[in-house]
Parts: sequence; structure tokens; C-alpha cells
Amino acid sequence: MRQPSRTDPLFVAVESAAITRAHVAGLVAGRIAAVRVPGLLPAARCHAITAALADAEMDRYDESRVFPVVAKFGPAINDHRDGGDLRDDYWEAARAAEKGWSTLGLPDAPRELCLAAFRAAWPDVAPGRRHRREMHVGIVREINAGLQVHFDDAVREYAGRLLDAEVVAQLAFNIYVRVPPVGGETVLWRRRWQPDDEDLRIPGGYGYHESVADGAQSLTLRPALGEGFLFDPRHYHTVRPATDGRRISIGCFVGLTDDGRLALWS
Ligand SMILES: O=C(O)CCC(=O)C(=O)O
Ligand SMILES: [Fe+2]
Repeated sequence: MRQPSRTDPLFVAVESAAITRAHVAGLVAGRIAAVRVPGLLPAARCHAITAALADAEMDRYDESRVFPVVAKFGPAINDHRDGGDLRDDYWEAARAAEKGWSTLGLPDAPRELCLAAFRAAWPDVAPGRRHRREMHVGIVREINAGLQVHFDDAVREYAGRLLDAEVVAQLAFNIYVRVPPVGGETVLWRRRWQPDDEDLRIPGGYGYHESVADGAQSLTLRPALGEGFLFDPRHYHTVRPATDGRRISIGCFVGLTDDGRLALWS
């Protein structure tokens, strides 16, 4: 792939022991591209989660849209989207996931792990609300075969507004609780959606041919066990296939809302 001859010094990942207010503000402002938090979750906790998940019933993203397949635990908004709206079956799936998780005997639910990562950074962090109901927070995903190149932008995807508050900026957050020895990298390009990109859409899929990001500066994360990763998902991104082993993460979206709060959802 063509590499840019000049690079943007603001399109970089910073590494830190925790997510701070400056990181969240910097991502929203475009001052940085991503934040890596090595060891956000201790290895023993990661192992306990993956061990417990062996007894959990995982389902899959809608396979008519999400291929290669991605196993998951808990609802993903995009599996319950109907045009610009969120279908009611999202709420049933959210309740089922919370109930299912509570039987695993783990100290923290995915929701708590996600919220905890932001508490020191922002004065007001809570699950987003839609029609005054709390959104589900924390999806567990096993992305072994990789993702299509895509972007995430609730403003574009939910015309009728996803949350009660206006989301002025959206970030994506993941904690890697199991990482493959080879592969499974996250790649982020310094390129956002443009209308002509629709020519490069993968038929029936949720993503685009990789040439959509041709020539754009990129950064690659090789996730480490327990690492947290926060980025602006309007930048095209993908996950490379894990050639061996499993790649399991717990993640959510993080919205900065017009009332200055951080609202999380999955
Ligand atoms: O698993 C990852 O590293 C990124 C997954 C992704 O597409 C997202 O969190 O929006
Ligand atoms: Fe994404």
C-alpha cells in the first residue's frame, strides 16, 4: 500500500498508565489519534474472565452482515438497528446479557470495567440514556478472523438520535482480555468517510474494501494482554485476523454529550 510522503504529527498513539481528562479532550480535539493503557486490567483478571466465559453462552453478530463471523456476549447496537432507529429487542438482549453475566461468578461486569476506566478522567461518567433507559455497556467480542475495514459513527447511523443527549463526539474503547500470539492487530487510518467511499462498500457487509484507506497514514496496535485502547472510531479501522489463538476484548463506545458528560453504550 502507498505510504504518505509526509506524516501528521498529531496522528499518534500516546501511552499512559491511565486514561485522563487530557486524553479524552485530546482525542475529541484531534490532538492525538489513540491512547494505549498497558496493564489496565491485571493479567489474572483477564484470565479469570476468559476462563469464566468458557461456561457462558456466546452468540454471534448477525452473520448476514458481519462476516467473517464475530462471536460476542451481550448486545451490539448495530445488530438491533432498523434504519436510523434502535429496535426494542435490544433491551431484551441487554437484560439477558446482564442476567447471564451475573451467573459467571466474576467480581465485575463488563459495564463496571468500562465505566471504571473513565471515572478518574471525567467528573460525570455513566451509561448513555435512550428514552430515559440506561443503555447496555460492555460487549465481549471474540474477533478471531478479523473485521472489515469500517468506521463507527452513531450520528450517521442513528438519524433519530441514539441517546437522549446529543453526542458531540464518539470514541471507541476496548480492553483486551485474551490476545493471540500472532495477528489480531488493530489498524487505524487517518481517513474518515467520504460520500464516494460508498463505491467501495463490501456488498451486504458493514465495511469497505481496504483500498478506501489507500495512501492514508496509519497506526497499528498489537494489543497486549490487559491493555486498554481508546480511539476516534470515525477514522477507518480494522482488526487483522489472528492466525493462531483467540482474541477477546471487552469494549464500548464513549460519547461526549452536549451537557459535558461521558455517556457509554454498546
Ligand atoms: O477490537 C478492536 O481493537 C477494535 C474493534 C472495533 O472495531 C471498535 O471497537 O470499534
Ligand atoms: Fe469499530
